[in-house]
Order: sequence, then C-alpha cells, then structure tokens
Amino acid sequence: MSGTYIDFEKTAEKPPLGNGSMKLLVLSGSNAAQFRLSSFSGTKLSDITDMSYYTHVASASGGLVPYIILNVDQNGDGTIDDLLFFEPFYQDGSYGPSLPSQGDIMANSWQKWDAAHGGWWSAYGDAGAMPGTGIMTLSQYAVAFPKAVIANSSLGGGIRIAVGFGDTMWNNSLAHVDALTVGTAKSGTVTYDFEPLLTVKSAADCKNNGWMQLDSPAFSSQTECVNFVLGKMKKSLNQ
Ligand SMILES: [Ca+2]
Repeated sequence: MSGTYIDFEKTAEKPPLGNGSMKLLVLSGSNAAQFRLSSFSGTKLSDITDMSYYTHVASASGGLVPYIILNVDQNGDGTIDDLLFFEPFYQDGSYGPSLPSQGDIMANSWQKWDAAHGGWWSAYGDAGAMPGTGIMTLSQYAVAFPKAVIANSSLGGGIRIAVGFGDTMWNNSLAHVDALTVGTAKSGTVTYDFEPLLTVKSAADCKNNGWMQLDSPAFSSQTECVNFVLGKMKKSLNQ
C-alpha cells in the first residue's frame, strides 16, 4: 500500500444508497486514490445531462473533498488533450456566480454534488476554464470544443473520482463516496451504488430473496444458495 487506500465497506453514517460506500484514504498526500469508470468513453460532453455523486468527509478544513477528473479528447481523434476537474470547494456560488450554489463543505455529513451543472476547470486553461473564478460548465467548455468526448486511457476509465495529487495538504484525508450518477439523454442514466461484497453465512441469508443481495459468490436462485451453504457444512463435517 503506497499511502493510498480504496475499499468498499459498511458505512457508519447511513449512505444515500444501501448500507455501504467507497472509502478513499490518502496517508501521504502526494499520492492519490482514485476510482475509474470506463463505461462512458466516447460520450460527448455536450450530451451529458447527469453527473452527480455524494461525499462524506471526516474534516471540512481545506475543502479537501473527493473530486472528479474527466479525461477529455477535444476533437475525437483518440488522443487525450485535456483533463477537466470538478472540485466541490468551488461550488458554493462565490466562484461561479452564474452557477448553482451547492453549499459549503461540511464534515461528517453526506453531501450531493451536481457536476453536470457545476463549474469545472481545465488542466491547461483551455476554453478559459481556470481554477477559482474561471470555472465553467461542461456545456460552456463544449462550445469551444463541440467534438469533445470523455476518453479512457491505457491506465483506466475516463471518469475518475479522486483524492490526493495535492501534496501534504491531503495527508491523512479520509472520505467516502456513494451514488455516482452519470447519464445522457440518448443512453439513459446510470447510478452506481457502492457496497461491500456480501458473503452468505447461513441458509437463512438465502431466504426471502436474500440470495439476490449476495455477491461473493453470487447465486442464480435460493436453491443454489442453500445448496452452497449445505455443501460447505457437509465439507466441514467430513474434515
Ligand atoms: Ca451504497
């Protein structure tokens, strides 16, 4: 473990979906922990209607909240030309007065961030999108780059939720993320519910559609689930 950590775990404070969420921990801030989603490569920025996620941070100081990085191919030639950053810290209405105010960052509280309608900045200042008061929406950026699409790289998916990459100020940052939603009018909207893997412990777990919730291993019926538990019991009796 190189100072960063991602896990899916049961979350003490009830997450927006289910019982669990994705834990992101950076011990040494020059490292980063990131989740990468590859399902939207080739999606035009101008087609994105939904992009939101929920965060929960242990500390509100410094505005250090899991942020989104989009790998962007500006002209559709297959090469990544830019990285766009959505940072919750800039979404309180004071940096982009024409953008919706999404409130201040609060510690120990689940907060929703609307990245589809919030402000972004470009790694290279392209389209004039700059950190702070230079943030703009994806659709404003797409005016300058109408062919711009999300692009996966050889390292992973083109939509990333990240912590770190910011040196010592990120040291020992603990955050949780849940309910990442991405959608376009054409392909519909998908919400990702981050949950720990659930393993069957007894035959009772299989009943009342309980088998449908299990994923380590997953089952295709209650019978299959019960047989798996009975098989394990027999095996332990034989030993
Ligand atoms: Ca969840």
